Amino acid sequence: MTAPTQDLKLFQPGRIGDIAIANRVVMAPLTRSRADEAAGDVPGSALNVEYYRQRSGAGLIVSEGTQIAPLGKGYIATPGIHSEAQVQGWRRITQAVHEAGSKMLAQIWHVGRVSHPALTGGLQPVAPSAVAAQVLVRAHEGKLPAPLPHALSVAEIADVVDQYRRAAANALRAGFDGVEIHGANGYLIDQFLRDGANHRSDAYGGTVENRCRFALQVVDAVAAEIGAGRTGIRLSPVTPANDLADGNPQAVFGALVQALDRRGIAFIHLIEGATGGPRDVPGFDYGWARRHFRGAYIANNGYDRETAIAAVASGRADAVAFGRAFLANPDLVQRLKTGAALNKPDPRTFYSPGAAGYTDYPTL
Ligand code: 8OZ
Repeated sequence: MTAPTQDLKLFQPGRIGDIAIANRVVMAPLTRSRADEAAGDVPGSALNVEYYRQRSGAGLIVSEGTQIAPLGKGYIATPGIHSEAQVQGWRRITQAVHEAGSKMLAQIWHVGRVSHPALTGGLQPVAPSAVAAQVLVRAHEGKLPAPLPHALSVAEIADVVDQYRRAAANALRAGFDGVEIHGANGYLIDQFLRDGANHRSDAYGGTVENRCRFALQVVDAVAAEIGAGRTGIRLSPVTPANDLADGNPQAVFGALVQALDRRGIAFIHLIEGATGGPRDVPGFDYGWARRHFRGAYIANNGYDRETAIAAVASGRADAVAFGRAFLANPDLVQRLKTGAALNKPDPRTFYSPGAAGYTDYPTL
């Protein structure tokens, strides 16, 4: 027998670092490919504003992945946060979310090798090592194999770290409450962390400590810019997404979680299992991560009403992030409170332009 709704911790206010939240239901980052590409990957259309405003019942919204530079882009019409027009566009969104009583983080993103010159203005994608991802990248020209990336030099790595720092500064100027660093799903930071893509023999590769170096330099640069209390990171220790794997996820992500704990950042956001797929993938102990990190633990992947309520009530997580459920249910928190049925997400409209499958899902 669960407690009356008003007593359930999932629906009670809390804090994530410096950020006060009205409840512990988080809207997970969701790529929707509806930025204005012709204008330079600019978000903030009336439709984009409406989409996020509709979902402001979440205690915290994490933006869709937002590239820190043109080379950080790997999908059609994803927004950026490196130009002034992008910052002004995001301002319209964060303002609407704040007026509706929620908080919002920018998810800052660099795709690394999961891209193609057709999406980067002709630039060759970059990665820790010159090892191609065996994935197809969707460009306007069609589905294209991810090419061999350029292995970043040490000087170029420093430039990318600085792009993350500038993106974080831009995020605060755009009115975000903080930043989630995208360290998951086989993109650039994850490519440094896991040995499937990192074959370096310098200070950024080989040992666990070396493979964590880039992630921690990004975290340190972002935290120095906007404060550790507004900085968090999303990780996916065992996901096979984007053709990435590691020989010993517990070793590398365990060391990383301990290093993040020492830095006092606001949160870690863990994709438990395969992104959008099975949770029971071996290789990492999420309870261990929760116990070894003193900031907030945001749990994600395949939660429903009962498992989310239980995770927060038991203290196994401070908050639970919902992706596809939020996509299809703008009033998800209300539905979780009442136990109402959920709309089903329609994959045909995940990345299509316009309102269909974006702002037209029904509310209760
Ligand atoms: C689905 C489609 C495009 C991008 C991720 C940013 O996997 C993504 C993404 C997911 O984190």
